[in-house]
Amino acid sequence: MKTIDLRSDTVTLPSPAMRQAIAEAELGDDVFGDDPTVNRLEAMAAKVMGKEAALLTTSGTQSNLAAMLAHCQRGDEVIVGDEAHILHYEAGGAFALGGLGLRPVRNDEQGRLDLQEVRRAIRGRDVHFPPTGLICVENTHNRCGGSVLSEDDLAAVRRLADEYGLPVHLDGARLFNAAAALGVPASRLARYADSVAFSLCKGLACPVGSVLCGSREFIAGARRFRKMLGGGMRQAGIIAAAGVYALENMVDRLAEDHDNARLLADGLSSIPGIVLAPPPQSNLVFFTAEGWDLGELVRRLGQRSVLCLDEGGGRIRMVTHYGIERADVEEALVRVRELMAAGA
Ligand code: TLP
Repeated sequence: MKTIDLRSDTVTLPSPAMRQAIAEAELGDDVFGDDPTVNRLEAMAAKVMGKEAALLTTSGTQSNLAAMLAHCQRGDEVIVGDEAHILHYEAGGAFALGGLGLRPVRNDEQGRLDLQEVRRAIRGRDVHFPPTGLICVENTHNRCGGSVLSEDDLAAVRRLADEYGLPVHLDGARLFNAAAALGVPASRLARYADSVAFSLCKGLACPVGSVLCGSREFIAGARRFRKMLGGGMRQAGIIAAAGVYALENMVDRLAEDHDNARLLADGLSSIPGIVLAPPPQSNLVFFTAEGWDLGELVRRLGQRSVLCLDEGGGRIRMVTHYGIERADVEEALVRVRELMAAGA
């Protein structure tokens, strides 16, 4: 039985053409600034995001942490959404390694920050207070259902940050998905943030990596923190070649993943007992199943070679991505329907 792996878009494998690009990559020692393929990727990424400079990192987690360290001083507070990936899934690096406090404010179901709460969370100048150093936003928003923040949503955060002279970092691990959903270039979304991190290893189907973009000065600072975090990668053109290929060839196909997510969501919602929570806006599909222990449902689907994740909080997540075709979605739906019909 074919395995249909819907756990994450991180499971994507490089295509034959991407492997070819990796095999043929020109290499050098990137810690000396000598890897031509890394330099090419960083220049392309900066251009695509409309920023001065860019930095290849090992992962989205490393990009976000290097960004927080470069924007802030030890002891500062970083405002994040209470559903932010930075808060939930990055192993507490901001506190543990950065000496930074994470100050959560409410995310609405659309993944937007509650701006009243942000305003209240920004600290005044007082010897008692940890200074506020940064505001972080996320687009698409993972735990808010892969929701897409609009330009207006991002502009509103920018205006508020400007009132207080604060920088904004955009965790855009799936920013190209947001751009595809809105039908705008990614730079239109990135321009409301001082720095933006986007993933290579998710929908763009590269084996490894993330790129952090921002001003020349900011990237110079982040480069030192990347080194400190163990991210100086020598002949990293092996990784960057996949990124160059992906920026040229993998961005335009993301709309297919969104179509497949809608197909999946429509099919799931027609199965008795399944309730979508909420309908997908990009490539992430969340749902619950009434009368089921969700961990058990995920395990039983795994026995039928449909892989997905129990997200906790009463939700299962399925993700569409490169390598999942329309026919795979249809087949997954058949297997889910059969299992649900057999009962808990
Ligand atoms: N998200 C992964 C898991 O960590 C949950 C996934 O499968 O969705 N920002 C956002 C919004 C992310 O969704 C992720 C990865 C990251 C950052 C971190 O990227 P990596 O995994 O490259 O460190």
